[in-house]
Amino acid sequence: MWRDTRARSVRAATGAAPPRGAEPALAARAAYRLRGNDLGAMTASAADMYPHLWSWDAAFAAIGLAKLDLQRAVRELDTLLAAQWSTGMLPHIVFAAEQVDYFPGPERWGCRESGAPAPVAPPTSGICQPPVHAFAVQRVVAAGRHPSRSDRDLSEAFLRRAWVPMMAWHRWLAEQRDPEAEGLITIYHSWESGIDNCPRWDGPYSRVVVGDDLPPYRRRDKLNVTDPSQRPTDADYDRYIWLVEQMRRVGYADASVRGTCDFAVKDVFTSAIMAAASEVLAEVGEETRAPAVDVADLRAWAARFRAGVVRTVDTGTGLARDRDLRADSWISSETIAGFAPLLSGGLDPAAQRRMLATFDSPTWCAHPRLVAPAPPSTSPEAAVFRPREYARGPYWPVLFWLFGWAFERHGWPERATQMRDAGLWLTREGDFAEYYEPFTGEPLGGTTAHSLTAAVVLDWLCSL
Ligand code: 2M8
Repeated sequence: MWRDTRARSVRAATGAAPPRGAEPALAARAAYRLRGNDLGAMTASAADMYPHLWSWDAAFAAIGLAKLDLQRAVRELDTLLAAQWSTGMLPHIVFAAEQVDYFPGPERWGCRESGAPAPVAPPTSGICQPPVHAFAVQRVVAAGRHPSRSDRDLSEAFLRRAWVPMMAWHRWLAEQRDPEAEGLITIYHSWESGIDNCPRWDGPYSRVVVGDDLPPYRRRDKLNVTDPSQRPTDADYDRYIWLVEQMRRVGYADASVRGTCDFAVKDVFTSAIMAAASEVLAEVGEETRAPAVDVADLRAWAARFRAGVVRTVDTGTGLARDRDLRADSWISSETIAGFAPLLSGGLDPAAQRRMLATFDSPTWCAHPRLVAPAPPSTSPEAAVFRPREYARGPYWPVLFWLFGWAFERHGWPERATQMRDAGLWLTREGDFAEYYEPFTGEPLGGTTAHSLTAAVVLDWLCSL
């Protein structure tokens, strides 16, 4: 099933992850990468390209670091939580103290200047990212169960200060991003999905009309890539920055953003993460004797979002869909988001069998040209599939991690191993790219020092 087409490959294709003997070396390289991106109180997503803290990257960094250095993992989460808005939102970027060149930087977001409920310091962006943080909190709690007294103390003290902010974060998502109580999170920018230029956003973006008063800007993200077609297009970027402008002009106030932003989509993948993360946080709360009302709220949100995700499933394709609120229409796409219910559960047995059969089919993981039996960001059979373009086709190891995590939880260890082995195979030479060409395994994007990927590799390779 595995094919090895990389010229620089160091081993023959064997149909498996790197040999056991090579794993410690890969783990060491992943750890080295995370350390290399360490800015002190935060891990840059990639020192050369994303030189600040990104919200879901920080959670994954903490998941990886929890295996290495619990104190540092906790510090990562503390830094993000310290940047929480008074509304409860965890911002998608927390800017580093050093004035490193990144666009859009703090001035362009202009959160405090626009009257947003953002902290006085540090500067942040004005949107959010998927709520994977509960998974990291659970890892910190798990580490605290170990015999080391200092880890136990660290873990307990962390949870005492993190519980209230974590509840506020989930409550904000439930109340401000799903005021309709549909069990689906609304996003107002595709950056909020973490999967920025996924084809499922094409329809909503086609209706975003960039104002002729969009202040000029210069992209920085393309400076790192030799082939700019691996990044979103300039037309995409104009829309991304226009949405920032729209939100800035209303001071990032939740109700105003709801009413004015050109882009408003019920994101089924983020909703599935919300369901799973709320369930996990409820378990953490139960184990650590958090207030019963909090645990009850978390259970209720888990149930609401799980059901919301299941309701999006198209009986025709058997896959989940997003919903474009501005066009009042479903977004059917042949993207990885169609499998969102596999993260959150709740499908009836027949629907689940059908979804897994699609996942395993030649349209997806068993496509004959794929180098590994794992899901690319978009089906290779889709008309919009582009194997080298960011989220329009490449493999994203972080997405393998999410499915592997869910498969393990559902009691499907072989499937979890399949995701892990695919991720380890792609990264076996110690390149931690953001995404990979799915027919060759070539690392793509502007960096091979990406914290997201290094963190999930570390997690795969080190058991607590
Ligand atoms: C990418 O997103 C940023 C915008 O937030 C970008 O493309 O410039 C995505 O991979 C996102 O998932 C990730 O969190 C971020 C930082 O690694 O980079």
